[in-house]
Amino acid sequence: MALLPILEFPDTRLRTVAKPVTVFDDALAQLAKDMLETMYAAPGIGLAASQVNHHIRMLVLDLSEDQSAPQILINPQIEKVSAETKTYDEGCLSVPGFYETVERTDVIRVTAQDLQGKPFTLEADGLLSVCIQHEVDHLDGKLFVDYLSSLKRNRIKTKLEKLHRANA
Ligand code: GNR
Ligand code: NI
Repeated sequence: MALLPILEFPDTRLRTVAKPVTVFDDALAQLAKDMLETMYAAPGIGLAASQVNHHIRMLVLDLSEDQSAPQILINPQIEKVSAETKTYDEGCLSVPGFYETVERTDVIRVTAQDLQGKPFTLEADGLLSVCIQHEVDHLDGKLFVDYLSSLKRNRIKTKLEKLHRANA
């Protein structure tokens, strides 16, 4: 088991488009375990492999209060079910300390594979839907700050760069 360092905005490695997973082996299962441990320790409700500098299409999440419902989604594909959108105050472990309102599709259907490569489908609304869309954005090199005005995004960028300099 290992805690993995989380990349932070504006690190350009977060802009990498992740590659599909083709090999479902023990190393993949170990990375999923380490990602869950890293997410719980942070603490967060989701984590994309991109955030720990592994540019493959895998994400983990757990919306339970007591770490009782870990989920692993590999090669996730999102289909919009509702045309309706909802807003949510989003945060991100790669943008620590900042929360902003983001508008996303309310209901989605997600097809993904498990650690054995077996496909499954789930329908999501509410926070689960927000979280999956936020994580799949990471796999596409996107961050929630991309939905904000450039003024807000640049303010966040400047503040985080200053913090990173102070911590260096
Ligand atoms: O822990 C997290 N909380 C959260 C809250 C609102 C919307 C999205 C999220 S995901 C975030 C963890 C994270 O950065 N995942 O990529
Ligand atoms: Ni995030």
